[in-house]
Amino acid sequence: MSVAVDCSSEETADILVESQNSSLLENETEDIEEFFNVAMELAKNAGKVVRSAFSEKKNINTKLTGQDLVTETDQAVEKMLISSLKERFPTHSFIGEESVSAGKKCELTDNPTWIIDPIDGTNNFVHGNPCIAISIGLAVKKELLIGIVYNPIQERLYSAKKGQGAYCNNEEVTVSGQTELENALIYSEFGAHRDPEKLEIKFGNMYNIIMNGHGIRAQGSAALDMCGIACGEADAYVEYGIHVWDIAAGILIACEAGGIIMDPDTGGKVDLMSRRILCASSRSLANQLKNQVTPQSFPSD
Ligand code: LIP
Repeated sequence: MSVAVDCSSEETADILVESQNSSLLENETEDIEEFFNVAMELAKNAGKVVRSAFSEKKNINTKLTGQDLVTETDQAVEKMLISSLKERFPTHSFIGEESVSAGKKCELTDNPTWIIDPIDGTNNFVHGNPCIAISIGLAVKKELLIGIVYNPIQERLYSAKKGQGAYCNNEEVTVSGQTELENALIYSEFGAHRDPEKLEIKFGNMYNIIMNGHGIRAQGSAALDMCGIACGEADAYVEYGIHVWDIAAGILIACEAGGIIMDPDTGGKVDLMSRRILCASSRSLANQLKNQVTPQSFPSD
C-alpha cells in the first residue's frame, strides 16, 4: 500500500496520511517518548561505530551499479539498530536499506515500522567525505511520528517528533522561508543509477534549476539535504530515484521545521514509496521548483 504524506501548510507541519488517523498506540504520548529516547540512544551508539570506521580501510561492495556502494559498516550498523529495536519492541516492523538489498520485502503496513538507512551517503563514507548520516524514522499506521538524522562526523543530531518541532543538537530549527526560486539555493542529487536517458532528464532538470535559481548543491545524502532545508542552509530539495529509507526521517524533520513536502509530479501528497520527493521552505518556492523539473519514474519501493 502506498503512503501519502503532506505538510498541509507553510505555517504548520501536519503530516497527513490517506489511512485513518486513529492510532495503534495505547498511550501515544508516552509511547512516542519511549520510542524516541530509545532510538536517540541507538543513533548515538551507531554514530560511534561509524565515526571509528570513517578513517579506516573499508571493504567495499557494489549493488545495482558500480556507483551504488555498500560497506561492512553499513551492514553492521543496520544489523545493530534493527536487533536492538526488535529486542525492545518485538511487535514492531522494520524496513532497512541493506536488509531490502539482501532480499527482505520492503513493505510499509499499519504496524509501527522503523525505516532505517544505516549510512545515508555511503559513497561519501567510502571517500572520507563527512556528509554522511544515520537515518531512523518511525511510522505508525503509515503516519511519520519520529525522525532522527545523525551526522556523527560533523556532530549534528537532527530530530523531530510529530507536532513537537524540529531540532539540531537540541536547538529548534526552522526553514529559511524563501519564496522565490530566483533567490533560492537548491539541493539535488545525481543518484547511483547510470541510465543515460534518466541522467539526461536529470541534467536537464539541473540546467533549468541553475538557470533560474542561485545555485545547486549535491551533498550525496538525501537525509542531510532535507535537514539542510529544515535549518535554512538551503531553500529546497528535489530528487527522483531516492528510496523510502533515504527520506522518511528527513521528511518529518523538514515538516516540523515548517517545510513543505510534495510529490514533484503532481504537487500533491508524497507517496513515501514512489521514489520521488520535493521539499521546500515555502509552498510558493515548491511550486516554482516543481515547474522546472521533468518527471521521471522509478520502480516503487
Ligand atoms: C544516497 C541518497 C542520495 C542519492 C544517492 C544515494 P545511500 O543514499 O541519500 O540522495 O542521490 O545515490 O542513494 O545509498 O548513500 O544510502
